[in-house]
Amino acid sequence: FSSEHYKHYEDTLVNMCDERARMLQHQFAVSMNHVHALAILVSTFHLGKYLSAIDQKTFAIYTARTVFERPLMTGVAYAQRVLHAERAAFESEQGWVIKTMHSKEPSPVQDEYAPTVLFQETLRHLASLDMMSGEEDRENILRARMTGKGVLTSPFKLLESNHLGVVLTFAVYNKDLPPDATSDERKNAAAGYLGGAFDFESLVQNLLEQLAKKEAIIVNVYDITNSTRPLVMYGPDDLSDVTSSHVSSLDFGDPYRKHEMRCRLARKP
Ligand code: WA2
Repeated sequence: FSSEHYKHYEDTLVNMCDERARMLQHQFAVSMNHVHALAILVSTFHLGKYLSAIDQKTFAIYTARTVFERPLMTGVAYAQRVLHAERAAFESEQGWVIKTMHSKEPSPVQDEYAPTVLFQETLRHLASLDMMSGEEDRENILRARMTGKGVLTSPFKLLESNHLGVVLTFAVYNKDLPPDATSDERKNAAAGYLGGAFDFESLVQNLLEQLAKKEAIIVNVYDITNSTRPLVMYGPDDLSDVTSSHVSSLDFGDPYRKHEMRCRLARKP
């Protein structure tokens, strides 16, 4: 092939990949901002008022009416922080017991729990489950309340859907914290956790497929936090044939995690 032909092939790949990466990153940022705003909504109208203005019905209606704000997410939910000393009173007030994520059986004794108390209808299966009983969710909760920032998990199979995705978590505090609050102050002030899941296997897939020329390009998204062990978040699970691929950078807004997009053309020039 002529070098001109090859140059054209390279340019096409670079443009297509960069466009997809920009689009995905933008929709991710939009969704993340809205979950942040929801965390503030819960803090203001659920915790900030002596009589909460948000019950399950209000939360379900509001989150359903604002789904367009979170195009890549399967749903959002709020898990309340419950210390073991508060458990019995909490359970009798709710009329149900705290259960674990995988067995759905009553939770064994823990120092503290994070049962889901408010949920978008699409995440009804999380109701009353202790979100600290899942390894990925638990790590997210601890890091979210320590940093006060939105945090992401590594890719894993989401509950119920079994789709590959990542969970986003924001801590909700029971008082205003200064930006320089210590991680101990943050831990003590944590009242709950607002979060949800990005479904890469179906929602991100839809987004990327909507773009034209879908047959021509193969897209992968990786979690490259551990650079020696990239984790596939999206796309075919083979790292072979990376010779002709283009890498576009991706920033999903959690500095603790690193991501990238890799694209190659299905049909070689
Ligand atoms: N949301 C949706 N699907 C999941 C999931 C999750 N976590 N975990 C496993 N599958 C309520 O951090 C608080 C959402 C977790 C928030």
